Amino acid sequence: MQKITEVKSRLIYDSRGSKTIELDVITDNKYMGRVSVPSGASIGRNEAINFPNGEPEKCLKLLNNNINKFLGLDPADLKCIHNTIRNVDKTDNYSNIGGAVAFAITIASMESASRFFGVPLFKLLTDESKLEFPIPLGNILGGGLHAGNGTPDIQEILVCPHGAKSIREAIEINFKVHNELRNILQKRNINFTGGKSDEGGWAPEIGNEEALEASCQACESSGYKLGKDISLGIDIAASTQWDQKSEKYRYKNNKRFNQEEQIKFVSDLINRYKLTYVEDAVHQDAFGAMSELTNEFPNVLIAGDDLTVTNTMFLEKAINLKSCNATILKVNQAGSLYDALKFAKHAKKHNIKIITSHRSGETIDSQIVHIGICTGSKMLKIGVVGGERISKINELIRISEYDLIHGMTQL
Ligand code: 2PG
Ligand code: MG
Repeated sequence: MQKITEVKSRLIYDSRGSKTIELDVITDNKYMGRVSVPSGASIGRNEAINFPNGEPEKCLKLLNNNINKFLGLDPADLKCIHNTIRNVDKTDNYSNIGGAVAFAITIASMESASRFFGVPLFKLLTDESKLEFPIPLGNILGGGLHAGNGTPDIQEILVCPHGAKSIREAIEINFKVHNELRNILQKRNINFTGGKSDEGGWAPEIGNEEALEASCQACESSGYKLGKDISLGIDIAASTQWDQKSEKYRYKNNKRFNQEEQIKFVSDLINRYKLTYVEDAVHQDAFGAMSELTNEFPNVLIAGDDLTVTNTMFLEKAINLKSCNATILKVNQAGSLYDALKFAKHAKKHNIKIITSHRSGETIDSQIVHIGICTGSKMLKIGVVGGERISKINELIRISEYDLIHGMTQL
């Protein structure tokens, strides 16, 4: 058995220039797993607390005060690492030590173990031999909390290259449509500067429907047929528009929608733009409204993100109420990798499709690609361009060299 001999951590910065942590787990003095932690802008109320009180320094202090508890442990024993962090924290949502520490120490331990065994991380995390590639979803246009004033309320418009025959083709389709969309936006508005959202999608001053129309146009003028080769998806991140006091969704054009009007708004978008993927169509507590959409659109992936927060308890509620047929998986919403893998198992058992996702504030780490593959995710939300996004896309290319993977998954 190998042993953890050292755990080192430090403050570094993410793609928004915000402080985050990086943690090294070193085993038998030579095998190192290094992980840094992403963070969200549109954060679900029930997510694990990444940094309690927004203070990463305190998380590191608490970790360092408890470091001896991790020394001597087997890094490949994920459950043991998880239990050890749980014993230090003792809250449900990691509000003492921070979900970021749980995230980093569990993934870094497994990464160091994968180096020791000489196998890629995804292989160490699953016994499944028939693995498929998730479809990489490309964020081509951003709004909401990921972009500035005047951009759409819809947080993300995503390309889903479901007709691609290989991972490389899928990635290249995403690049092509992303590029073409810039040309289209520039033609529509000569003042468009090429500004981007946090995740690298274009951030034009434009309304929701105009943004979707431009995106459809970009798909078609790139030579693809909507619905056949590719399709569009959206993340509305509707909790960011929901105003609890008035019980209305507030839009930038001064429109106000009640729950029923919001469902109609989303249904119209699905029909008009042939969407195959819709994430957080309604706010995070609206399990009933989500069921209406799931029932109405059985062939569209109706996904929970802030609704399910990578938490088995909320997923169970969504399953019982038939609120979604798909769910986002973000390890740092759950806290530890062990929590997230348990969530994925539960989703799979109930035929809820998994979309493993990055955060809007990212680092150049790429372990989520391995996590997306080992969990049998249908799709991977990892962006299109930008260093912290391309690092994940390039890892996907590297993994495509393994013959264990059998083609692309089908929607
Ligand atoms: C989302 C994510 C990632 P954030 O809402 O799905 O795209 O955004 O990390 O800001 O929560
Ligand atoms: Mg989301």
